[in-house]
Amino acid sequence: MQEDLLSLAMESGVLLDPELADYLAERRHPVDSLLAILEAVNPRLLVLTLDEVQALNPIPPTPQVTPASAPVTARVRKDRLGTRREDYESEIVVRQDITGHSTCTGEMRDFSRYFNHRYKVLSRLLRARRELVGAVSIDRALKMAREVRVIGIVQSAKRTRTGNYLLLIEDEEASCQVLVPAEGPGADGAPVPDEVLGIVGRPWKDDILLAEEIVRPDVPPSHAFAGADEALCAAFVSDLHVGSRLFLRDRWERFAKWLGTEEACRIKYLVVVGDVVDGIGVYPRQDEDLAVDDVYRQYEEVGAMISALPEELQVIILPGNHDAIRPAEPQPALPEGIQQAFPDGVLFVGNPSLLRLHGVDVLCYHGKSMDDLVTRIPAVTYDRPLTGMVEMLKRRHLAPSYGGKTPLAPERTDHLIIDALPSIFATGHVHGFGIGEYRGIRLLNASTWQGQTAFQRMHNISPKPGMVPIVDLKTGETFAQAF
Ligand code: D5M
Ligand code: FE
Ligand code: ZN
Repeated sequence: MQEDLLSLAMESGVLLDPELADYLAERRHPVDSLLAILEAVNPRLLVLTLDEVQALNPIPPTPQVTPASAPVTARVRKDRLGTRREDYESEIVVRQDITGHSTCTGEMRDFSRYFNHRYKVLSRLLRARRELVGAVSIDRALKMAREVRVIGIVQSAKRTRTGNYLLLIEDEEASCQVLVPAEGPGADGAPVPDEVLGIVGRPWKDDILLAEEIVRPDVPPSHAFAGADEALCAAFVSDLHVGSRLFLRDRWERFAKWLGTEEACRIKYLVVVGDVVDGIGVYPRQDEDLAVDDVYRQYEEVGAMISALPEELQVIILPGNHDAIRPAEPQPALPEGIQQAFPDGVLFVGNPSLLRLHGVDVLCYHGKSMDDLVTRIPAVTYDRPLTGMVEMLKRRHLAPSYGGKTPLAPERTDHLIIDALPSIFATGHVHGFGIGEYRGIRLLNASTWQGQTAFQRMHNISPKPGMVPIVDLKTGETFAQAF
């Protein structure tokens, strides 16, 4: 029940605090209660807590509404006008992709240039925020005696014993410490190293700012879904891990067969969001888990699987951390030698990539940085991957922290900044599943086709395999099919 409530709230662009989900689940009409609450609360709220709901006092009476149909059971209905994939050529513009543009040599000056670029772009986005009008340099701010606004990149972020955050932030000239109280707007998503944020606060002692508010670049509340003219759909899969003993071949075959049915005839694009194969030597003693221990043969198997799909289906493949390409992000597309294992017509792009599919902007990112977000932001968990995606959007960055589990290459420009906003944002990697929306952007996590590994069992990660999110590119309607 809690899961249903969480995804229902997510559909309305609100994250439910687990405590509130538990509370609602015990009510007589949990779904109706939630719908009533969603009607009653401030629509700009991102995270809804039990305290806020109790402050609504009394909880609004349950109106007679039909609960929203659970998205996971929805179907790709046939379009009234009979739109079919074979009647349309694919229309793809690769708007952003590192492939063929990598400049990085990994020298020290590469790093300073990289972070300068990150600071420049994100501070430009922050300057556009109403809360940061009149922002001054850190140097000037420390000399002022009134409320100040500054923009800085987080050098370090520590949680103090009292739950407050102590940051060291830096701009182009100076740095200072910032104390962010545990209560208040600053508590909305923990600050993480290397993110660029705005602080509204006042100087306190010589070199400390006391923050009243953290301002993130975020997504404007008005961001609208810009749809395609035709009622074509895009389906997303991820983490096939072909070559692993745990690859779920039967379920993939069911999916492949379904793609050829009338029900799926509007699906024009199939985007594979990384971890196409299990690879070799990706983690210690991986050989014990492999059914195919040659990486080229693993790709040949995937190539054969893709060949069996309907010919008019446009397949797009990006790599993940198990694929045969450099692990540092942004990752270029799979190399030529591997592309040969696939049928003609497959499009190979890098990770991340911003693609325009039939006029709709789709940001695809495998999602490796989720491993860092779960350790740094208490609200982000592996079983609710959309929470991590929302944190990326708030920070307008796919991998805010450098030097954790996500290797980043110091390219001339920071390709992981979310500058242009997409209409659809897709990730994989966590082997979970989720569909939802944040401020008009459709969010989806594309599941997996691998069963639970011993490593995941040890870390209490329960995969949700065989779930396929599908987005109607015309309307933005998002649903999922289970296989
Ligand atoms: O990652 C699949 C899932 O397993 C994903 O949820 C992360 C988790 N995982 C994998 N390796 C690690 C390490 N080393 N630390 C923490 N979590 C991990 P995949 O990329 O498919 O192996
Ligand atoms: Fe994976
Ligand atoms: Zn992965």
